[in-house]
Amino acid sequence: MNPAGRQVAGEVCNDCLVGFGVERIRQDFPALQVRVHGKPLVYLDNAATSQKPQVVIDRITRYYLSENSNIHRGVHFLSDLATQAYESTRDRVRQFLNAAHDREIIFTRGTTEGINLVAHSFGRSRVRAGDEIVISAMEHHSNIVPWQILCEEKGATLRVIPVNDAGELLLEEYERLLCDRTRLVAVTYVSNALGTVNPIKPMIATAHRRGIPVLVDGAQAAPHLAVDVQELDCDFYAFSGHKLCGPTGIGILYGKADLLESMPPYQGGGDMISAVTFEKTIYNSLPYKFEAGTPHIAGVIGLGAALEYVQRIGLPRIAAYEADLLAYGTELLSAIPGLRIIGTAREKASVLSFVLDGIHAHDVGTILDHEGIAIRAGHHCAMPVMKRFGVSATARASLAFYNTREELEALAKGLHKVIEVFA
Ligand code: 7TS
Repeated sequence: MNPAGRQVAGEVCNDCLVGFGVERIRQDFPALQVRVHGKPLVYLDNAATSQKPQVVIDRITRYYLSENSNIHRGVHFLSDLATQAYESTRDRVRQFLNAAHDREIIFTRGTTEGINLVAHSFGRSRVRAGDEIVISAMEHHSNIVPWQILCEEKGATLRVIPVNDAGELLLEEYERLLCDRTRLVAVTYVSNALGTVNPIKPMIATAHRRGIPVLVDGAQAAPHLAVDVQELDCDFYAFSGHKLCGPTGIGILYGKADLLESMPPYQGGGDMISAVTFEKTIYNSLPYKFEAGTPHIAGVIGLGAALEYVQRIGLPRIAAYEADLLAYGTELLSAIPGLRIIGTAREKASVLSFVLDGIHAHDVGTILDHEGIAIRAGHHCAMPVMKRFGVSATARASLAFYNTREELEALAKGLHKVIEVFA
C-alpha cells in the first residue's frame, strides 16, 4: 500500500494472495480497455508480444520529454542522466537473471539478435568443418536459421533433438547426439508453438559433462518463469523485452564473462572501441565490446520499468496464476468437439495451440477476431515442429498474467461459433 492506502499494482496484499488481483492489474494496461469490432478486446496473443503497462509508457515518455540525450559520451547533465538510467537498467537485468556481473548483460534488439550475435561471434571463431551444433525439433526459426547459415559457411552439421507425440524432447536421443564434434547446444526453454517447458537444467548439465556450452532461448520463458542463470549454469541466455511488458526493439543476451571475453566483436562502430587507428583498433571492454553504435536508449529505459513492474508482482505468483489459467483453458478447449490440442507435455506454460477438424487455422483466427478475440494463426515461425505434428498451421491462444477465466470462456464460446459457421 502507498501512504494514501491505495494499493499499488503488483504490491503483495492479502487480497492478491487470496486471489491474484487481476482486475486491479488489468487497469494498468490501457490497451486492454480497447474495443474491437464493438466488443471488449480479449487479448490472447501474448506469445507474439505482450501489452504494456502505463508505467512503461510513462517512463519512455519521460525519457523523451526531459532526459533525451546520447549516452557514454557527454559531459553534460542530460547525457549523464540518460547514461545513469541506461546503466541502472543493466544492473536491474543482472538482478532479474541473477547474473554474477553487469558486464555479462548485453543489450540487443531482441532474442533474434542475441542468437545471431552468438552464431556470428562465438560460432565463426569456434566452429570448423565437420563440427556439429545441436538444436531441438521445437525451435523458433530464430534458433534454427542462424545456425544453418553458420553450418553452411563452415561445413558443419546441424543435429536435431526429436520430440515425442506430446511435444516433449527425447532426452536419451539428446544424450546420444552429443559427441566430440559438438561445439554448442542451442535450445529453447519454452516452446512458442507447443508451450512445452524443457528440462533445461539437466540438459545443460549433460552438455557440460562433455565440455559443451549451452545457449538457452529464453524468449518464451522470461515472461513466465523466474530464471537464475547461475543456478541453471547456462552459458548464454537470450530474451526479448517486448514479450515481458517492455518495448519492442530491445532484448538481452546474457553470456558468461569468460566466454564473452574470448569472443570477437559482432559489429564494429562507435562505443565498442577504446582506441582506433588505421593500423589497428583496440576493442572496448565488456559489455560495450558487443554494443556498437547508439543503442535503443528509450527501449532500455522502458525495459527497466517493465522489469520493475513484473518483479513487483513477482514471477512465482505470475507462474502460479497462469498455471491455473492454462489448466482451465485446457479443460474448456478439450470439451470442444473436433478440437485437437497440439502440445500436451506434462510441463507446459502459457500456450494453447490447437487445430479444429476441417477448419483452417486462419479461418478460426478471422472469425474469433470478429468476436474481439485476438489469437495467432499460422506456423508461429516454427515450421519444422508443425511438420512433426502433421499440420501446416495451428490456432494459438497464449496467456499472460492479465488474462482471466472469463476471457477463456469467451474463447470457448467463440470456437463454438466457428464450428457453427462451418457446420
Ligand atoms: N524464440 C522464441 C521461442 C520465440 O517465441 C520468439 C518469438 C523468438 C525466439 C524471436 O523473438 P524476437 O523478439 O527476436 O522476434 N516468437 C513469436 C511468436 O511466437 N509469435 O510472434 C513471435
